[in-house]
Amino acid sequence: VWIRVKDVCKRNGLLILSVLSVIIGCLLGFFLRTRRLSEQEVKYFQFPGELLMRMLKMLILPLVVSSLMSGLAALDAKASSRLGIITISYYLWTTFVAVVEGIILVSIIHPGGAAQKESTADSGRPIMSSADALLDLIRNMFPANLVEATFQQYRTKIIPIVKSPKAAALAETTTRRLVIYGIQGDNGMDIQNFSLDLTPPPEIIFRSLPGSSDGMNVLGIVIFSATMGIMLGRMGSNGSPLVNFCQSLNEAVLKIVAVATCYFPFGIVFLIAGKILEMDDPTAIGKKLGFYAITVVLGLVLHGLFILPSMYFFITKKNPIVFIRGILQALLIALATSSSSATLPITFKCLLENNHIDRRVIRFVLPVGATINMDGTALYEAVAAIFIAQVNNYELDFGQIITISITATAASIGAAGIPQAGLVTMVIVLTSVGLPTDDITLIIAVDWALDRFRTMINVMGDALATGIMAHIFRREFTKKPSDEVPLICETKPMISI
Ligand code: DAS
Repeated sequence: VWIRVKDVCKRNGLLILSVLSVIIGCLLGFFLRTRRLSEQEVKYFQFPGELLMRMLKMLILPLVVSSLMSGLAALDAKASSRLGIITISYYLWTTFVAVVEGIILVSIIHPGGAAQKESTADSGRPIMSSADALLDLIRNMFPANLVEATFQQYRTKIIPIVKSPKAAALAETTTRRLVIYGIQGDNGMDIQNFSLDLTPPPEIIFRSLPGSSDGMNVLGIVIFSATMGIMLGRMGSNGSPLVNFCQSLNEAVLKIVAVATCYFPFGIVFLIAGKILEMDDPTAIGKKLGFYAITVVLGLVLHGLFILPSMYFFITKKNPIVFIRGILQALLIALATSSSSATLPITFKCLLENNHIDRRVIRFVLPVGATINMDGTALYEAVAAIFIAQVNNYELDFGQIITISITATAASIGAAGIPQAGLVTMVIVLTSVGLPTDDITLIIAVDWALDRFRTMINVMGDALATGIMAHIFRREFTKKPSDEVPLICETKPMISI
């Protein structure tokens, strides 16, 4: 028995340690909440978790660009266009299914009934029209400056500041239509000061909210890298030096990931505990949001444990449980970081080493999925929008339900893979059907927890899609390990994959 236990620990050591670190992080977080630490002590305590996030963020740009450029350059034009069309169609299909699932569940459970407002006062003018909001998403697809856009993705994070007394007081006096979000730079700018200094009008605040612009910026980078990859593939030997460089960069990033994983269990403990320390009083969630949270979690569990694995099984005829077991480490990192972009390097490593997916498929399908495929976010935004309608006793007609399903799909594509990005792009869904955007503050108390679960579903959806595409394209890719397969270029390849 001892030898068996040793063998299991050796093969799954990091995974077991990560599970233990999530449990220890939760216990430690709730214990330290009773010790009433000062704000400065909380910041020091959160430092090791912040280091983990920074390690992962640092790897995103090199991984996305090198994967896409080297991955697509290795495919011939026919294979890459077929792979692209089928992959994107599959992503849109699963996202739409998630939205429909969410709409059905929230209509059956009707969580808004328990939180109905006494007076459904006039919701006031939305921050911007839905047409303007959707144009905003498209505008952000073309970042003026690649480097600036990419690093902007993590320069700020969105912090709801309504919970701070000064900002809450301000929210009462400010016209109701304004959703107040503090944008806290990494320099730790004091949130209260920002909330009191609302000199830019709401539209400018909304436009600068990184959750939507970052998502589209990264989509712009994915499109740029994918296009470059296809062009390089067609350049034959002239393109090989750059493809060589991307191949080596890709390998190097994965080696760095292997080193960084030694730090994960330690970082996860402080990341989880640090988040629990700063969250609102859990009892404040109470009955009003209890049914809402149950509806969201039920939808995510149904999608993640039934819909997605069933699609994987029907297409590949393989056991989805074995596949999901191979990506458990990535799902844990998604739970700990609530960022599918930050989890990308781990997802890449799990698919390559545990699920033995062809590297060329991973290099295309995964970065595109991490950017545009967010089933968990789409389901969540549809549920939250209809929940807010129910709270306002606002009857949605069939046309508005269709509008919500379309804008929730579009908003999930525009959401960045950063914490609570889905909360921001939800403004687009609410404005599209005339719902009060400042009612987003009703669901903020549970968003930090629900965000972790929807991020797990986002990561699972991307990983399963990679397995499905590897199965569909298994004939295009020879059975030999992709490392030995030479580049498919017009001229004699100078490099092998
Ligand atoms: N946290 C986002 C992600 O990383 C999901 C969301 O905010 O909805 O996928």
